[in-house]
Amino acid sequence: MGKGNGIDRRRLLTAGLAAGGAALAPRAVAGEGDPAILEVQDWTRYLGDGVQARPYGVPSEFEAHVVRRDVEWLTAATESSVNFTPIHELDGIITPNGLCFERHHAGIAEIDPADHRLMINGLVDQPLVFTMEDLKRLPRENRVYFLECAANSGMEWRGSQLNGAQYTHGMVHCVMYTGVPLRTILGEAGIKASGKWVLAEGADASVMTRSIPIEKAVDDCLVAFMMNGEALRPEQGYPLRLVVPGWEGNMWVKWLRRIEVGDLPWHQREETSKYTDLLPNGKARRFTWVMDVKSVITSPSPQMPISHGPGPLVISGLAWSGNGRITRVDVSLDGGRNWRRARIDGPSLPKALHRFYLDIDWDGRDLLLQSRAIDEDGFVQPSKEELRAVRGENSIYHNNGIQTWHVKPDGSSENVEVS
Ligand SMILES: Nc1nc2c(c(=O)[nH]1)N[C@H]1C(S)=C(S)[C@@H](COP(=O)(O)O)O[C@H]1N2
Ligand SMILES: [Mo]
Repeated sequence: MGKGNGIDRRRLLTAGLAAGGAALAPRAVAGEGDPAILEVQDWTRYLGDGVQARPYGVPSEFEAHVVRRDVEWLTAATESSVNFTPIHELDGIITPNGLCFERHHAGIAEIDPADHRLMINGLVDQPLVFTMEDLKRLPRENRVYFLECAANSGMEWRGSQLNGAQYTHGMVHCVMYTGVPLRTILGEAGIKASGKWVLAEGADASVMTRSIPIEKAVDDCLVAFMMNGEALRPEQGYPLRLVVPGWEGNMWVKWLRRIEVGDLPWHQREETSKYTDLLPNGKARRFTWVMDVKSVITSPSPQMPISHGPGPLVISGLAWSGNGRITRVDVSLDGGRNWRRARIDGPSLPKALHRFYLDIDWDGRDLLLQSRAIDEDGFVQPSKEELRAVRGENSIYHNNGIQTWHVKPDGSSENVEVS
């Protein structure tokens, strides 16, 4: 090909290597004994399905293993339970709608949007009730945010337990929401001067309720009806959910039916008996809203063994922070002794997942893989030891400690802790 289109291929290759790029992946010599090359494949011989064979598209049958999964022994019933996003199989920063983890306290409410209402009441000038149609006539916004359950990594507090990034870190998803700013809706009703808090209430059988300070409510909260360009999925709160960027998942009330304005927090079930953190001194932290800076290597990981042996290896992971953007991610191959700066690729949006990579030439030896994220407020993801020194061993929620995968010479990995 040479200089066909003004590009000197050899010079490009040398430049790549000189810049410290990983060596090129070994490839088989073209065609040598490979039936995938030498034989005419079935899909070349016959016509395929026509258009409309799948009016709503689904992934290839060869991707059937990329699904949400639960851990049966975690909960007594599936209606009050959780399943996990297969983060180890995904790339980029957007979670496909059908793979967003689910957390329900009383199952999925199946709601006809024609029968759904959003009530605004309490300390307002004019109590209001909106239909879905009313809401869709208000100016709307599109925003990409992560949602993390406060209990994500909660099973890992006292030591490594679950073998896979899906289970240790999969209570997170990141989608683009379309919705009306809560500020706009509250503005329609008029907040009284004494209004300092809002209570968000769900229409499901758990009637999920959480108190939110008014500053947050009028800052960046959205009343969303779309995710990734289509209507919310029933699992995610169809037809309406509250989006509370950067704050713990349980505040993102699904099947949202009411916002009450009040002068004090309500001290509801989900902010007293649950979603509090027992500290070493016997006191419990409450209203721990922000999801702290966190990251995890998604591949390689226990569910994503290295199948190709030594040589070029793409290490890939996710980082996020409820404070804003991720400014830096470091990766360690030796359990935190040495750190290398990873490459963040794709959009860097506040309170959204960030995708990072470290492209290495693997020598085939054991690795103790770790990632450590830093956010734009300067917060650094702590080690599990540092976290326990402050928070003790009795917490469940808000575990943002550094995760370690022990990668073995055979390419398999295991969830471990180093100290
Ligand atoms: N109405 C209602 N809203 C809810 C819940 C619920 O059970 N009912 N679960 C909460 C919790 S604990 C979390 S982590 C998120 C999970 O959102 P997802 O199912 O879209 O992942 O929804 C929150 N909103
Ligand atoms: Mo949650």
